[in-house]
Amino acid sequence: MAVRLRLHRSLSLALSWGLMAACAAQGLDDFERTGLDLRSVVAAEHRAQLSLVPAPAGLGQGSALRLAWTAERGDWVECCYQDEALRDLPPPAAAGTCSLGLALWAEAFADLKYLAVRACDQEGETFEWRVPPGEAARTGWRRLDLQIGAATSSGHWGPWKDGVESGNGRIDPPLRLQGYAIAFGGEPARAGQVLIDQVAVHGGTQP
Ligand SMILES: [Ca+2]
Ligand SMILES: [Ca+2]
Repeated sequence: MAVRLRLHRSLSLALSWGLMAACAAQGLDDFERTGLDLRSVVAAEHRAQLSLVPAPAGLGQGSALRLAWTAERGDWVECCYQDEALRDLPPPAAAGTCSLGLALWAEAFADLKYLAVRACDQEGETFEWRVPPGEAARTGWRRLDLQIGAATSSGHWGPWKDGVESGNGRIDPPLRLQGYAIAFGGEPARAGQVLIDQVAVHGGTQP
C-alpha cells in the first residue's frame, strides 16, 4: 500500500511538473522601464493619455502602464507599441492559438465594455481579441486571459496601400503584440483610467 501511495505521489508530482513546464509563461511586458515606447492615436476621441506609474498592490508589480481618457472620449481608446518595440508572440501563436494573460486594474463602475489586445502579422495586418473586464462593481486588479488565434479573433484590418486595404484576412506568421484598446459601454462618457501589467503568453496548441 505504502509503495502504491509513493508511486501515486511520484506520478502526481511528475504530472504536475509536466503541466507546469507545458504551461510555462513567457513574459511579454512588465512595463519595468523609464521611457515609454507606446503611443496613442492622433484622433482625439480615441486618444489615451499614456504613462508608466507605480502599480497598486496586488496582481501588478513595480510599474504599470496607465491608460487615461477624458470625458470627450469616443466609444474606445487605444495605444500601440512603437515599431521597434513590438513584442514577438511565440510560434504556437502564429500557428494556432495561445493564451495571453495580463493584469488589469480598473475602477468600479467605469463602464468598461471590453479590453482588446491587438497583434499584427507578417504582412502588417492587424488582428484583435477582446475580453470583458468583469467585476464591474469592484475597484482593483483582475486577471484576464485571451485565446489568441485565427478562430477567436474578433476582427482584422489593414494594411492599407494607396488607400486600399490589402490584407488577406489570414494570420501570416510571425504574429507580434501590437497594443491594447479599451471599449466603453453605453453610459455618458466621463474621464477615467485603467492600468495594465504582467502581460505574458502561455504555450499554445497547434490548430
Ligand atoms: Ca510591472
Ligand atoms: Ca494576413
